[in-house]
Amino acid sequence: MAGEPQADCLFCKIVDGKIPATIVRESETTVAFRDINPQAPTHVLVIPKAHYPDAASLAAAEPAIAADVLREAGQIAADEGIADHGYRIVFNTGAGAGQTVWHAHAHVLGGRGLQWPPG
Ligand code: IU
Repeated sequence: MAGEPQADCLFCKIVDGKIPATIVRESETTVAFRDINPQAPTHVLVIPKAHYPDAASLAAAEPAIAADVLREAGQIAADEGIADHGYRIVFNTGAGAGQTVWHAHAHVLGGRGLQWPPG
């Protein structure tokens, strides 16, 4: 069923505490943790606790939770001290865009200069 935990999903296991992660924030609907392969001095992932395969399907099914993800991302940027210099919230969507984990997640990246367009 949509939103239910998936047994083979790594991020569902992080939500359940079955796989360790460095958690920086948690809300009723979201968890945020440091990326294991950081691409910037601050690189945090914000995920919904509910399982949706990507950001678009999350927003279509649970727009309030999608908003929670974005609000958490903004709060993390403020807490990490990267908001004043600019930061990026990225939802890689689809393998061609670099998505490798099929549980919706926002990358919060900052603490260095960020180029545009991205690669
Ligand atoms: P992507 O947008 O699906 O490529 O992002 C997945 C991210 O999840 C990627 O940056 C990985 O480094 C990160 N990650 C993680 O933080 N912990 C893990 O155990 C695994 C991936 I697997």
